[in-house]
Amino acid sequence: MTTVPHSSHWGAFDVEVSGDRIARLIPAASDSDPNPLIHDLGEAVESPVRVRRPAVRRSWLEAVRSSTGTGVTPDGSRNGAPLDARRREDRGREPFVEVDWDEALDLVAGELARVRDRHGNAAIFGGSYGWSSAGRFHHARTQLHRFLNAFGGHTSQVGNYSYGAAAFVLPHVLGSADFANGRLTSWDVIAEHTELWVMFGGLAMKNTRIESGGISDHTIGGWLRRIRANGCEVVSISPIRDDAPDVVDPSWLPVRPTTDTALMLGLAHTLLVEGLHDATFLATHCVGWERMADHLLAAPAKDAEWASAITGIPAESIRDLARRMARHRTMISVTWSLQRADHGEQPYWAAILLAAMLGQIGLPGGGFGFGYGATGTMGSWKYPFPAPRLPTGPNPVTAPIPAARIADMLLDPGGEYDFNGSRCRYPDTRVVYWAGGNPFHHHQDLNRLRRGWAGPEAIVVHEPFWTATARHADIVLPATTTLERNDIGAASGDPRIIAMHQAISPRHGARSDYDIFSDLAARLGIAEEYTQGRSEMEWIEHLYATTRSAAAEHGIALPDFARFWSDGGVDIDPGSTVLLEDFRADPEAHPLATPSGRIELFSETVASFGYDDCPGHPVWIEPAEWLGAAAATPGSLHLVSNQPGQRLHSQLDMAGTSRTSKVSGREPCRLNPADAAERGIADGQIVRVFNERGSCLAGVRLSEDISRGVIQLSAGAWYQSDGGAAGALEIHGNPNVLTRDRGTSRLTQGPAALTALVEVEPYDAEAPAVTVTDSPPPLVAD
Ligand SMILES: Nc1nc2c(c(=O)[nH]1)N[C@H]1C(S)=C(S)[C@@H](COP(=O)(O)OP(=O)(O)OC[C@H]3O[C@@H](n4cnc5c(=O)[nH]c(N)nc54)[C@H](O)[C@@H]3O)O[C@H]1N2
Ligand SMILES: Nc1nc2c(c(=O)[nH]1)N[C@H]1C(S)=C(S)[C@@H](COP(=O)(O)OP(=O)(O)OC[C@H]3O[C@@H](n4cnc5c(=O)[nH]c(N)nc54)[C@H](O)[C@@H]3O)O[C@H]1N2
Ligand SMILES: [Mo]
Repeated sequence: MTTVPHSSHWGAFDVEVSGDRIARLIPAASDSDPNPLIHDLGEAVESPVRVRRPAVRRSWLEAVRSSTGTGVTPDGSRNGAPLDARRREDRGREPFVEVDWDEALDLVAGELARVRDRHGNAAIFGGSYGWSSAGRFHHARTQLHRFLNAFGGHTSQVGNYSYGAAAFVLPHVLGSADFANGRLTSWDVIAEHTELWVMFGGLAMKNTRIESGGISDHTIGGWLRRIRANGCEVVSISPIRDDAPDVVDPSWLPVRPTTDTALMLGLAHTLLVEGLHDATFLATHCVGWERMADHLLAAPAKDAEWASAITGIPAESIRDLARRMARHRTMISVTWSLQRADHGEQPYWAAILLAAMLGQIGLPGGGFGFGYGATGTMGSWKYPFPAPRLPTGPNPVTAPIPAARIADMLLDPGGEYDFNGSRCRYPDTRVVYWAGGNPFHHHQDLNRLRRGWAGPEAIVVHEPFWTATARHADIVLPATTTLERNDIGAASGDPRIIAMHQAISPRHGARSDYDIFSDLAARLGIAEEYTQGRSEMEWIEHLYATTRSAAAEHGIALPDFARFWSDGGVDIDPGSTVLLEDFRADPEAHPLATPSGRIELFSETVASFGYDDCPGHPVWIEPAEWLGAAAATPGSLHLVSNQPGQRLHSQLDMAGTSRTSKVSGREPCRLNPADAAERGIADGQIVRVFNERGSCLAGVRLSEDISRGVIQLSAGAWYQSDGGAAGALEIHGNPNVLTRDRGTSRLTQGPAALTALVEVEPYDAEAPAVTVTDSPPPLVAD
């Protein structure tokens, strides 16, 4: 029996290994509140849905083999197969042929070379959005970017699905997107100073269980206990009661989904008309206050009654909350989920307005914060040097698409769109290359994505598992899981850099993404650029050395690599932050990176773009779908497809915790008992959830924690659909067959998964069995 340290998005742990098998995973000694999901990793590694050998979709392989002899020359001089023979619309419905590594790599190298030579590098889509695994060297998406950049570049993705709207509006308002990604007042300061915490979207504990890059200590539960012990009062504004943890004894204001902007404007109006706003702070630290005040007062006045009619929250509660916010040291937090909706910029901009009116920005425990608790280190102090990270090199193709516009790109080659003040054009995509992500989990309106997915000539996926994305590819290359290789794990808000020792040998025929790309690079003549002659361990040592010297520049001494590796990691002493303290103290000496150097309550830049869906200051604009819309038929429910507690996105859906959470074999959906009764739906029953975009089955859990008019169906159940046409039935409970695939606005083009109305009915027919998490697709021998 040997024991080695390792880490994952779910937490750090030690692995007991016996005879090349995982005997036990033990939470790291550093973790005060370990995540039980780590125990699913051992099961996942041995799962029957591991990709065992390189596999090629049958008709694609037949077409390529029958085109011009065998083999593909690395210089791409040979044309590809007759394209129609590849039956691109059959992706996801055909068996795969297992081939050996050499043939698979020849095919991939041949397609890349052919497409680059005929169509240019922009025709290769390598955005490959996705979480991959925690180790920073073997981070699959970063490896792919490094490889494709060395190959002359690729069309990439900017922004993300997490805070895609915030990432592009906050630079206009506050001067940096970092305000959405962990630039926050730290927990210790909140615990000591905050008297009232108004949480828009709550602070769901389920979301704090994970961290991209790994997490050595889950601290948020402990902080919340201290916050409560200090007498801080918590108000949670959310359609779901249990978004706010019981430990802080929250009061709950159920809000109609995606109407928070109206609530914020209603609170702002109350502050204004009751003279509770800080006119000095607004004059010295902000621009545009007068215009905002005019907007609040202009007909229709954005008063509490106006906000109440939109949000469903009583006007008296709105006025009372505004007064309490002005009386106390108040933290206004907004989850990322609020901006993952039509006009998702607005609740962020309006929250900044509200905080500016209270005048507590830059004071300990006051002001605003975006994304507290979205992941396990959000709100933790961040060390001042970059965490280890594999450099990708520059991408010579400089026209990325906004992350969530993938289906638009595939469906509309050459099409034009607006984005953040620019007029952009989609490339003509010939190859899609994905490593470390699952678009058939993460994208909205999957039936639409599937139509676009039939466009490219070749789709290559690296995966450890037969996810829906792998099943919809032409060439699938089996990747190792994190436990099968050495790595280095870190997130700059977590105080430990972790030595991730390989625990077991690669299962079946799997290889690391690095080894796969190294062999492809050799075939394509870019081995030196890609590998720089380093082995896995040499890279890990190199990344550590880079971090160590960056830390030294900040006076932080880290041990040498040998010591780091044998100790299993190194700890960094945490510090403390008050957000915008310097700016508050002296806005001239510490200006924001906005055009005015101040908080832009009105942005001339945004106004100059002339976008009707995002004018120059925060406004309430009716979303395309919401409960107050005329289009909402009486039976409609608002779909909240939030993050799943029992897994990370689609990862580990095939393992114990997620499997046991299923209801009648489907993803659980939660409904208010009164809404269920009106539809004749009982607890435990299978229902069909549907709208004009698609339909899926789900298993019902009734709960008073869900507001009337809302259905919660978390994202991440592995997609299993009987056809893929609009109207096709997805049988497992993947909400993304129902969500809407339109950008948040022309300014930010973020994903808007939370803008979706659905109907729900009992499903009385015999429900087909879910098989995607149990068995691979049909595989035929070569
Ligand atoms: N409706 C709805 N949809 C959403 C959201 C929502 O709130 N509602 N949230 C969105 C958000 S915020 C996000 S971030 C996305 C997440 O979407 P993704 O990040 O795409 O989801 P994951 O399931 O984490 O996909 C990671 C994939 O990488 C694979 N993988 C892991 N390790 C390795 C490796 O070493 N090599 C290779 N090659 N592959 C590996 C895993 O098996 C998994 O299939 O989903 C988005 N989608
Ligand atoms: N266990 C687990 N944790 C995760 C993830 C995971 O997959 N699993 N994913 C991680 C990732 S990539 C991300 S980006 C973060 C995402 O972090 P968030 O975006 O904050 O997470 P969500 O769970 O989508 O949303 C949080 C809550 O917001 C509420 N909400 C939804 N719409 C509205 C609204 O209109 N108004 C109000 N007031 N509330 C609303 C919902 O009730 C929901 O439960 O989570 C991370 N944490
Ligand atoms: Mo995310």
